[in-house]
Amino acid sequence: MGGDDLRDEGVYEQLRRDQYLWRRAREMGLSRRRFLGMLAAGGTWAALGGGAAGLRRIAHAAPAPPSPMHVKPTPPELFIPFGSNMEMRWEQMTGRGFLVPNELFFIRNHTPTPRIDPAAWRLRVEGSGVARPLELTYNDLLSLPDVSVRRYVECAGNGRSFFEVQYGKRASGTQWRLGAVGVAEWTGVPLREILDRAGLKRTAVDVMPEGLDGPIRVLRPMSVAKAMEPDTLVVYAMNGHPLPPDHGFPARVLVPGWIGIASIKWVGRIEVSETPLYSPFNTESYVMIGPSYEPQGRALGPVLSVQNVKSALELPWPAELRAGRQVIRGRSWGPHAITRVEYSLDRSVTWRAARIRDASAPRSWVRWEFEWDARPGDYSLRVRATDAEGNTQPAGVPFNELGYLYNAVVGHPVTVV
Ligand SMILES: Nc1nc2c(c(=O)[nH]1)N[C@H]1C(S)=C(S)[C@@H](COP(=O)(O)O)O[C@H]1N2
Ligand SMILES: [Mo]
Repeated sequence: MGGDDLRDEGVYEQLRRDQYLWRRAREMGLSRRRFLGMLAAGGTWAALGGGAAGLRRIAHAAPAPPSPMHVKPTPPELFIPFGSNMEMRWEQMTGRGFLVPNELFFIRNHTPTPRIDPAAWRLRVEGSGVARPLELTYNDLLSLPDVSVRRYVECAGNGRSFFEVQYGKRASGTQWRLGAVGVAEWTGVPLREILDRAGLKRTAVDVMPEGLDGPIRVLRPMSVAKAMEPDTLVVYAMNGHPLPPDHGFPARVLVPGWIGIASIKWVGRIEVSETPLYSPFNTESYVMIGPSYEPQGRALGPVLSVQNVKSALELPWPAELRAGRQVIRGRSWGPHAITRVEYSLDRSVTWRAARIRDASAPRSWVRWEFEWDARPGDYSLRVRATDAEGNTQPAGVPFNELGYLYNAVVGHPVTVV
């Protein structure tokens, strides 16, 4: 590969990716020859069994106009556009595998996607909470011990539009339905490996990753306890591919079970502190503001961290179905394992159990299904999930101005013809 021009970003990324896949292949005991043969045959991650189960190429009806906000195509068949944010269309998950393909994963950007040169990128770990501040290059990061986990990322505002449905009053922010969530297989280095190398002090309390997306500085602290959990990672691959630019290339933080803003993309710096840290993202936004909430210290309201239980149907909104026997599918997710999923065809009068199709795991989702002999008419299909801690989706949730954590049962409009 000596003739490749590494200043060309495409060549560089491809090379990095091949090296990365080769490393995985070697770990699985494949010979280099066999590995190169697989690459030549067009097989990459799927052939290595690396978690691409169920991925298939998405056929685009028409080439999408390039968005100045994003790098990947965001055609209207796949996404509901909200400026710099893109909501996944849930009907696109019908019959798919466990993971959301990178092409279909929702995007939540406070700024247009920045393009970062991995050769110039550095991750600095510094602050009063570490004894040996350090700086990692992209290669350093890739050579540290890695793990792969299947976890969801979900925006704190997912479901926000239903505040208006419930209260007739709009919460401010992107009017998502339920598509600001996705499960991927994330590969990266446990943050605790990095903090240990930086000489984490016993007196450290907060860890704050910061993004490289100017002009807005996007940064938000988490507790040292959360930072040290084995699945809190600095991630460089998503579903077996280098992290796409829109999802944080070259590296992002993954904070499973917490609201999406904790999972800082394009991370360039991690501050570790012996005193509590604050940013606009844990004082002014991503806090609960409203009649049922009081300010807390410097924050305008209770500070959000852990997500809650939610469900969505893999159907268009609204959906039109043919009368007759059919299988209705969807998914439920939350910070704890989902143990029960029920559905109601009669506006919450009677509930029946849906069939859960996956082994439940915390900070992930399960697919489920039920059979329906649908008669013509208008319906509001409802689903509610319960987790291992006994949390169930409620009938309604108190209003908050910024529209976070709406997890009440939602009526999905369906017309059967
Ligand atoms: N640097 C940076 N990190 C960020 C954001 C951002 O705008 N800048 N958005 C956050 C929010 S609000 C969410 S919900 C998730 C979305 O991740 P995704 O775009 O990969 O789906 O990224 C988080 N990390
Ligand atoms: Mo978010």
